[in-house]
Amino acid sequence: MVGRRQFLKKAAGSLASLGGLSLLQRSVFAAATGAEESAILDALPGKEALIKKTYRPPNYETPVSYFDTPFTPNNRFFVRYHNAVIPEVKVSEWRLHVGGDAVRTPLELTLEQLRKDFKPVEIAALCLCSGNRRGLFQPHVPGVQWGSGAMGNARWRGVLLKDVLAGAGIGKSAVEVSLDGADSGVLKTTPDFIKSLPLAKALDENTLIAFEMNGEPLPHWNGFPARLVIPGWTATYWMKHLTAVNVLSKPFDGFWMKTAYRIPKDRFPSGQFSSQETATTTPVTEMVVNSLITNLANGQTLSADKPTEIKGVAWDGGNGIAQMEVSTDGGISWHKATLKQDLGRFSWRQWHYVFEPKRTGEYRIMARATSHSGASQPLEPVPNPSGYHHNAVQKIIIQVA
Ligand SMILES: Nc1nc2c(c(=O)[nH]1)N[C@H]1C(S)=C(S)[C@@H](COP(=O)(O)O)O[C@H]1N2
Ligand SMILES: [Mo]
Repeated sequence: MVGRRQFLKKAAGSLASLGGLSLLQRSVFAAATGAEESAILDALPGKEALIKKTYRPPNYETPVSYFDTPFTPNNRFFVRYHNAVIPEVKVSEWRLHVGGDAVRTPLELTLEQLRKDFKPVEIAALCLCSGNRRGLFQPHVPGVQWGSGAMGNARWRGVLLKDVLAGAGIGKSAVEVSLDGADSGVLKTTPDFIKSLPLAKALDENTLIAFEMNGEPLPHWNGFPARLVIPGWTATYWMKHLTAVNVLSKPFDGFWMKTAYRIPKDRFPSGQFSSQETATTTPVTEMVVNSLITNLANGQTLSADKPTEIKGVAWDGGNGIAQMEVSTDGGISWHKATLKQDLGRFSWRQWHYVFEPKRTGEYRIMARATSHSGASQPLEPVPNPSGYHHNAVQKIIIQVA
């Protein structure tokens, strides 16, 4: 555990090498205060310095101040792994296996075949860890203590999973499609990270096997050479270093479906994954409506002499953002923010609001998104044992002097 002072020293040290971006420092500080434990800037090979949560397996979040562009640059994109053995995949050796007990003709595809034999598609989509902001839950819940940076927005290019599955042929008994990647645990007893999708989601017109991100091949840490992209659903299903897709006639019962990534049915919308539901829990699926202020941090002082632009991003599971509101008086009054360009319903939406303080002193800044379905953010996060779907309205206290 690194105390705040020690952390600030470390962060300041890394920042010196970054050219001393003070806003970055503030946002790292904000993440640290939220996530309470070590928030140290550290660069994985090929990445810029990100906020290190754990090294083995690598879990690194993006400083919030980096969320100021429509798409998150690949070298600033967060990294999340469950297991520590992550091979550097060679394209010449890589194959995608399409099989399972409910497939007609098992296939083995090279990257070249994937690229050449199927229609290319590109989609803008937010990749968001189900546990983003887990570190902000009170009381504390176990798991990686993420701040607000376990997310990133990108343009994903690849081919539709449904086209690849059509090539293999889906049997009548199919209910789910499981996904496996090249990474594995250090010990034989560690459950391999395997996820499954309901057949309908696997066949969805937006579900893709992506091999490019923002016009470049996927970075190693984000799933080279190919990963699943399930726009609108949290990133736990976005299998990296994809090696196998199996069409199954029975619900997949591995640890990462049966035990992990579940939420109480009575507290969140359910019904999207009926083959995996129990009487009380359901797998976490669609993202909930949410937003983030990206250019302010707690304790910051703004100048009374000039207007300040408050900026941020907002998103949901695919309905799209209808309205963004900002309060500067702790939620007593709300003002409409301006939504920037619509990059597609699965992308986040940038917004901004011009704040013109009329007096000096303390201000309580809040931001609230409403989706086209009418859903809006709650004032407090919905408690759940694993700390998923934290979408409470953010509160940032600043000073005007
Ligand atoms: N192979 C593999 N894919 C994976 C994971 C993993 O541990 N191994 N984690 C998933 C989870 S929970 C998240 S949040 C995203 C993170 O994607 P990123 O590391 O590209 O940011 O990857 C998903 N795909
Ligand atoms: Mo995740």
